[in-house]
Amino acid sequence: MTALWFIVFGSFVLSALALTLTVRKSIRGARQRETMSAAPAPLRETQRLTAAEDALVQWSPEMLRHILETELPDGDLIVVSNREPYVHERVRGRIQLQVPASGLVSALEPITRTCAGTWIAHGSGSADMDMVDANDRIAVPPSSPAYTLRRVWLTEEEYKGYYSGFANEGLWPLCHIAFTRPIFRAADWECYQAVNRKFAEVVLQEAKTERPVILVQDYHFALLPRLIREKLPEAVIITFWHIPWPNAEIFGVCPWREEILDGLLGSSILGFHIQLHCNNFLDSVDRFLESRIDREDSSVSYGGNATMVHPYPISIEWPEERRPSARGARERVFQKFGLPADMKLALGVERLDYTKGILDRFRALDEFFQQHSDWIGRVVFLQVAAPSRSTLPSYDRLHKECIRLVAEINERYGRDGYQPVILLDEHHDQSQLFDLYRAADLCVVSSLHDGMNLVAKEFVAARDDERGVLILSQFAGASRELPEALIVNPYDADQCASALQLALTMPAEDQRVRMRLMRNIVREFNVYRWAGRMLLDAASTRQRNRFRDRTESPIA
Ligand code: GDG
Repeated sequence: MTALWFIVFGSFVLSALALTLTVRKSIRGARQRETMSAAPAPLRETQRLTAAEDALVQWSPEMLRHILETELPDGDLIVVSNREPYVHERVRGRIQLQVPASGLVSALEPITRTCAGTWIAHGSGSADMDMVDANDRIAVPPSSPAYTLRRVWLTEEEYKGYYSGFANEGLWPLCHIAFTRPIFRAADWECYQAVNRKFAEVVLQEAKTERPVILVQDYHFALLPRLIREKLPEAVIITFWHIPWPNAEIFGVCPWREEILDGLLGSSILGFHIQLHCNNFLDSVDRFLESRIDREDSSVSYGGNATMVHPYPISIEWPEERRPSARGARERVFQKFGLPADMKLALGVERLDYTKGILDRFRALDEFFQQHSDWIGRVVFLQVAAPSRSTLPSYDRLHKECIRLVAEINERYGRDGYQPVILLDEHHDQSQLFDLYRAADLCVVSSLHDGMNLVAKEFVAARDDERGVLILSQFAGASRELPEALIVNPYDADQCASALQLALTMPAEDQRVRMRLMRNIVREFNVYRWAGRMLLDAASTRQRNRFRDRTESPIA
């Protein structure tokens, strides 16, 4: 037994040493190669990369492909989300292609494209069925196919219970502190379970190997990791929760809290945007499940399965260089909305959602005009509010309240030829949004609570002229990475009004310094890093499990 122990332990130490050397060598290699070519260096980690090492890695599509090929060689990539990246809608007898307004889609599309994976999602478009093949698949993007979209069909009843009901009336308000009460109905929960089972079956159909790498997205699929794990024990399951996780006391009000935790703990990796949400999750597990929690490692052992719970701040794909100039965008936008050249333009872009603090920013604008009446007639607030979840009463109420408040402000401060707030409550395409970002003098992100918020990062990335000011809520995850924004409490209208004043009068040099710092962060910590770090952690978990299997089985 002792000899056996020595052999096992010795081989473990040697392998661990070899891996560590490989990491150092690859990092050194990366450093040398960085100056010579853009080719990615081999990369492997036994521990999480240190900040300094991380800074040496250039996170690109090539790097991501490379990680998949070398670190998870037999893992075909499968993404599962509720929202599909491309929707086919029948509009006036013609089929139109739409990219939905969703942070999740914005982040995952470039990853799936890069890895030529399969994306499984609910086929929600009125013409979706007409566009798929016999296996419900379609190659996308339609203009230059790079990966497979597998559409899943849901009945109206399933959709209502699982998506509108349990996910959006239950989990969404539960996880966001926005003072909207969650609604939990047993019938919705039944649908949620059934739809999670349906998606699990589709994952099994689409998996080409016993060990696929499956990226499960968001609060629509809390039960899916466990369901997949039961059928594919070797799969690498990376679950990312795009919204905040509440503290244990709040989470405890969910009648099916144990089932949700159990489901998520089928994952190999469970990711949140920030450490606070990881801590809240671990506290919830601690309170409601019998498990072993390793706080140092931020992992949970439960039912024979280990799950790492780590923060992975999501980001965006850095836009291509040499787009048309910011000045051109400003001219186009000003012309479209009939604004005089010396007008200041404030911008908001979001889905029409009560967590985004849209009403609060209008109240702040009202306060601002009251305090600084000299700005009346000299600034316009343009708000894009893409329709979202409009069948739900809370969203319908918000829409109506938005329209009412905008009318009130326009009535109070508007005059001939001057409308202080322009509300665009319709879907825009990405190039239109990009123009708006570049045309604006300032962008307001006043979320009451937000996992990350990609609009803040998109605005910064769009500003290659190093101009423009970002006003950012302290309750958005993005505020952790972008402290050079004007950080505000959206509940404090007076403070937000001061931020508007500061932004509108900020000297160009101050704008440049702040914008440059923020742009450096977003460029470096891009969406490829977000995915790459999760894949690397998944690879090292898989390796550790192999060692664990080898060391545990002979002794047991
Ligand atoms: C969740 C979390 C987290 C907006 N209007 C249109 C449109 N958009 C795009 C924006 C942006 C995305 O939608 C919104 O992203 P956010 O991050 O702000 O918000 P959520 O949708 O709530 O996303 C959030 C995110 O997941 C990622 O993890 O950051 O905290 O709540 O990309 O540009 N896009 C199009 N038309 C529009 O009219 N095409």
